[in-house]
Amino acid sequence: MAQLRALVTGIGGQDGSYLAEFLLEKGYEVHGFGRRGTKPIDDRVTMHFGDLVDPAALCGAIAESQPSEIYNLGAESHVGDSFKQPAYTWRATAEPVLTILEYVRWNMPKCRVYQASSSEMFGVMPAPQDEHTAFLPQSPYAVAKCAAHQTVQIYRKAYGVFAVGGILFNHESERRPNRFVTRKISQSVARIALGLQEALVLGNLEARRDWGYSPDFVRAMWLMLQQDDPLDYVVATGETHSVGEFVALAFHYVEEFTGKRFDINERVRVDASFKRPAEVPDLCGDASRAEQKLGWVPTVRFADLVRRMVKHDLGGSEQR
Ligand code: F7E
Repeated sequence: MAQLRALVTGIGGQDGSYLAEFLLEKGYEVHGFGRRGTKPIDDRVTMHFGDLVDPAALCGAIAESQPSEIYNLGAESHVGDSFKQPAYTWRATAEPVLTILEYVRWNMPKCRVYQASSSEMFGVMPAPQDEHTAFLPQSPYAVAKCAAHQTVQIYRKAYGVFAVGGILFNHESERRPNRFVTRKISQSVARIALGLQEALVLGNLEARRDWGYSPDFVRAMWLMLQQDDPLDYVVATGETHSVGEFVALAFHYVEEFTGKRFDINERVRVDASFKRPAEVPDLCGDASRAEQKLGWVPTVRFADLVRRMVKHDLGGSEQR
């Protein structure tokens, strides 16, 4: 049998790194698409340099790599930043999906496509959310993700392309950049414990999210492309917690690991500059379909995730 070949956009990000490792382990030849300077996690990854907003570069990467599976993980993925650069967010998040699907439909109709859809698409719809929940996006990022997701559905229906949207709820890890709240918290509490930082300054502490572990979630991506039929899936832990709860648990683990106790009221401040013009209040996914059809269940849940991230940032690595 010919070797399986995957092209991963956004290979330099958290999910791209875990997915590349996962696919290499499975025996895939892995190709990555990313801006020049992108360093893949493993030397065995063949890089194709280009920007997602450049359709010619993207088509070139697909043509060169001739993948049997494409994982489109690249995007302008910071929700807050998407308010500041909405046009770029649209171009980098919605348009590449159309480019990929058009290329695949005309040139390589057997190639399977995974699109990184997002729980942000649900916006202000009440929790729990599943594959039947309507979308009510609250940011330029979420609007672009909705367009991408619905484009996937159209290409599947109209042209029979094997394309799926994995509606992933928040997923974090020791590799998460600190512009996202979980890593900002775990790094800050560790720095406070080590005497390197005075306070943790955040925006909305009330927002609730369903936080899972990135390595679990990339496994679900792969499973979606191994099915007989293409279908969209919610991927989530089914637990929701507020940003404030994440902070409190992070300080709890700091105490457990270092013996140092901090007064949260003294160490945590709220600054309006970290708040968003429109917010998503409460996300909690129902991943029953993924469990039933893919046999997927998360192995790392909220408390374990917080513990791992804090431990890592205190210097005791537990990274996979
Ligand atoms: O914010 C609040 C913020 O930036 C989580 C992306 O991967 O998951 C992620 O999007 C919550 C929000 O992630 C700060 O307002 C408070 O309510 O970590 P985040 P996100 O916006 O949920 C989804 C599924 C994606 O698809 C996205 O690509 O935390 N929050 N204070 C803060 N957030 C940040 N970043 N920084 C703060 O200081």
